[in-house]
Amino acid sequence: MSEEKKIVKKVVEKAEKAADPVAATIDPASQQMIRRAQELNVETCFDRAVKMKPCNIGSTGICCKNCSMGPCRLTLPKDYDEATDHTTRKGICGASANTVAARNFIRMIAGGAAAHSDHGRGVAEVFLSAARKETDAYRIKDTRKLLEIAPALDVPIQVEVDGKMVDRDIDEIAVEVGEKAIEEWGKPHGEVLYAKRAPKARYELWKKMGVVPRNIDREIVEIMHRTHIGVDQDYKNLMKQGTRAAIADGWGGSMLATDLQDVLFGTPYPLSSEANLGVLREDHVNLVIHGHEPILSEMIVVVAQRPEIVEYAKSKGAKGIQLSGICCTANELLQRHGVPLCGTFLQQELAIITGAVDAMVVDIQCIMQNVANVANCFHTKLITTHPIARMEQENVVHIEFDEHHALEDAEKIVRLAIDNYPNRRNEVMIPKQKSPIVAGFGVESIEYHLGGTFRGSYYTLNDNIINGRIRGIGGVVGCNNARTRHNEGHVEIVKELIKNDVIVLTTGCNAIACAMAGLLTPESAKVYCGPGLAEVCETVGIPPVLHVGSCVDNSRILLAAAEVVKAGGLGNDISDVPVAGSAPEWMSEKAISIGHYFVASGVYTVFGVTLPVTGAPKFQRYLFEEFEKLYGGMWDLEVDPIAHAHKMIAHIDKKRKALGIDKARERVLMDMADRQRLEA
Ligand code: SF4
Ligand code: MSK
Repeated sequence: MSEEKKIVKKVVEKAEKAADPVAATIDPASQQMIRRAQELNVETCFDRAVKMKPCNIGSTGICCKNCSMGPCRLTLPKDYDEATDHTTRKGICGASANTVAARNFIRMIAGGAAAHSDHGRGVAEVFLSAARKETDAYRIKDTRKLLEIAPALDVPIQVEVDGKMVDRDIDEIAVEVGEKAIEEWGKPHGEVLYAKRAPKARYELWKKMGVVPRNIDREIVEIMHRTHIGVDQDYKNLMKQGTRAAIADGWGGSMLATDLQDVLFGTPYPLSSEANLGVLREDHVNLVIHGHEPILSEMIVVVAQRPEIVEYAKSKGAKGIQLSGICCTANELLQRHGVPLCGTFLQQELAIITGAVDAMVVDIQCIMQNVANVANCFHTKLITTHPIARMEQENVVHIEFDEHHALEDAEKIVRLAIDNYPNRRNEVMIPKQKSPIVAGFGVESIEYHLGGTFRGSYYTLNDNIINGRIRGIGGVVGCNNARTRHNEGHVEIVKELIKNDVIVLTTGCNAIACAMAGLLTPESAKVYCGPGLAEVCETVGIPPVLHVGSCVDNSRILLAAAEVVKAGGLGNDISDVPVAGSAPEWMSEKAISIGHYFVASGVYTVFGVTLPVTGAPKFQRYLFEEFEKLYGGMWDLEVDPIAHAHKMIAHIDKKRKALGIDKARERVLMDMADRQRLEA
């Protein structure tokens, strides 16, 4: 080949292997940064997704590597026949495609439940040291919430003295709550106490099905045992354990993480902030916090506000310190302090490409190893902080965080960022895009806004669902995935839902995507909602999409659903309520665990992109159809965003019909039409 041809070939190959920014993301700020990265020859996940195609066997759930006789690839025959289910399709040990797919699926549940629950355990340990006053940095902040959760952990809040009930000492309650909470991970007897926070009918169904978790760790360990070669080889029995572990996550580890964080750092209430890469400030020290645990980042917020630290930043030539966040640490700090959102999971490399990030501090989960390589091309200091989450690259600084010297560790990190401000070596290019948002909703604030003080419950929300102004509730959550256009599924699905009067509760990266798209403001109701939902949002002054927190805070959606049941008029169980779940761009094992605890709680749940079950159609049918008969909730997969939203709406309508409230909705629509005619 001539030299010239070789050069042409190289250029073509390079172009083919680089992402097209517009095809990669709907967000103009991200498109600008992908372009800049390519100009600077810095590779990002968007380029890697173009270069490396997914394996068709693994992605459909039918590759087993649980022993060294494999990996066994149980390819789906082109002439797949439902009647025979091709039982000759086997691994070396004879494992069927259903067994392999079910084992893989529940191992994902185990991975996700372990991640959430280990996060929860970390919070519980800090909580207990705070309750025992072993640390100055943390204090019990929200005593009202402490008193609310104590009874659910069998901790009495009153004692009998001389025949009268008197309030117990709050410090004593806090210590006992901490001790009881920690026991939930490994107690030898009984069951996870929070399971009883589900509606009575749901708890009884779980009891009947034998899926009430015993303790959090045990259910995860048992998955690893059962999926070892030669143990559980019945996909239905495997899913039973997957269900028990998912409940241990949603109604156990995740719910405890949320509650204890609220008690330690304060229960979120609505506040305003901004979202997208445009929150970075050229003339400030930019410290980006990324990961999931708020334990360290809460301390960073405290330290960064100290006058002497701000003065120190000024002494280095900066006008101040700008904190912002990526992924769920961002959501945690947003909902309690209004710290702005810098971006979603897929924007972590792009934030550094602005050249403006002086330090990125990471804790656990969803941190791409490549952020270290990108940081190496800029002046950015990448700081790992958690003993279980380190990186091999030499440019990574590790400052191990310990709750016993939390403020000192946080100060070290903030000073490192400040010291690095004068070292910026690339031209700073911060996209201008940022959107105003209102975030910080939760079970309590929804009750306040949509319940009213008179009833003190979800009465008004239920009333609006019954009269049809609100058609139903959508829980739309989850990640970004480089295999699909960044944020497109998230935003299109949510817009379609609110257009059809479905109020949306959101967490995780979906919440950040909605924030960037301007859907988290009360004003967006007028622009995007159907008439019924718009009227409710305008009356009470809330956005049609309620940001309820981080990934572990999906437990808030479960509790909100339980409150809806409690308020009455919409059935006896979550499976009766017009509600549907969705993860349009999921990618993590945590998303599978979340999806499955939604399903096990009675919620129809649709995922986008792909699901690792499609290579085993019989197992898939079990999850997509038969599960509804068992638990009232089931899985579904829909890649097209509009069809995805309409599947959710169809389910919501099915539930409305079963409750006999479908007619009420028609009446409201006629009222609206009449009103429009009158106005015309
Ligand atoms: Fe193959 Fe069975 Fe080993 Fe899996 S457990 S890799 S199916 S032999
Ligand atoms: S951060 S788990 S990418 S939502 Fe919670 Fe986003 Fe998914 Fe991580």
